[in-house]
Amino acid sequence: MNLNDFKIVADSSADLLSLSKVNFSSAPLKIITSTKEYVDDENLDVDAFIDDLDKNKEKVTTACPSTEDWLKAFGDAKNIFAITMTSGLSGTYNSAVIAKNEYEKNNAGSKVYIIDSLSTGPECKLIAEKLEELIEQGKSFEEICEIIDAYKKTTHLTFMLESVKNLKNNGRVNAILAKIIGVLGIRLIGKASDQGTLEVLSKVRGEKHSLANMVEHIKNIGYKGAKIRIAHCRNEDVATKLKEKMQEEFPTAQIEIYKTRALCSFYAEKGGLLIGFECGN
Ligand code: X90
Repeated sequence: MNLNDFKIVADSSADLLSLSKVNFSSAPLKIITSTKEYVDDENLDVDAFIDDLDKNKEKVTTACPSTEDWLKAFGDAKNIFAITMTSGLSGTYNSAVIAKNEYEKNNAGSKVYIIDSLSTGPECKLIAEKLEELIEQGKSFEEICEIIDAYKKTTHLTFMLESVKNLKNNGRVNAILAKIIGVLGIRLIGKASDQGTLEVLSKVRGEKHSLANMVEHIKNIGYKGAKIRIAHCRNEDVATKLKEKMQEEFPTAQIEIYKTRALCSFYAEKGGLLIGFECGN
C-alpha cells in the first residue's frame, strides 16, 4: 500500500500541526470568552492568545471539535487513524466516532480507526509518531490497529501544574484541590489515570522538590530509558531541567521539548508541563 493512502488526524490537544512523513490534519478545539472564540489551529498566535487570557477576568469555556470538524480533518483519505483527547474529560472522542460512522458510510471502502488516547498532549504525540512509523514500515491497516492498541498501554502521561484555576472553572477538578495549588508555590504533580482522568500524585512546594518528585513518579510508573516528549506552557526552563535530570539517569533517552498549543496552554496554564513517555524498551 502507498504512503499517500494513509492519513493521521488528531484533535488540537495533541499540540501537533504536521508530521514529517505521513499526511496529517488537526481537528481544532475552541476556547471561548464572552467576546471572542479562539480556534486552536495553525492560524492562531498562541503567545498572543495566552497574553489575551491573562487580561480576561470573565468565565472562559472550551468546546471539543464537532463532527464536521473531524470530517474536515479526515479530508478524502482512504485509511485514517484519528487520535482523540481522553473521553474521560472531553466530548471529542464521541464527535470523532460519529464522524467515523458517517465517513465510512459515505465513502465506500474507506476505513477510520478512532483512538481514545485516555490522555492528552505529548502522549497523543507519541501515538502519532508510532502510527507514522508503522505506516512507513508498510504494515496493513488492521495490523496497525492491533499494534497501536498494545502500544497505547505502554505509554503514560504525567504533569506538573502551577495553577488549576481553568480546570476547576470548567468542572474538571474539585475546588478544594484548586485552593491548595498555587498557594505558596505549591504545584500539582499528577498523571492520567487508566480511565483517562486526572489523578493526583503529589502536591509539592518549590521547583527543586517538584523536579525530583516528578522524576521519581516517572520511574515508578515504569520508565526505562525510551522516548519522552515534554510539552510546556512558557516554562522552557523547568522543561530543560527535567530533560537534563532524565538524561543523566538514562543516557539513551530520546527527549524532545516543545510548546503547548492553545487548548493545553489554557488548561495546563503558565508554568505547566505535560510529560508523555514510553514504558516499553
Ligand atoms: O471538550 C473540551 O472542551 C475540552 C476539555 C478538556 C479538559 C481537560 C484538559 C487537560 C489538559 C491539563 C492536565 C492534564 C490532565 C490529563 C488527564 C488525562 C492538560
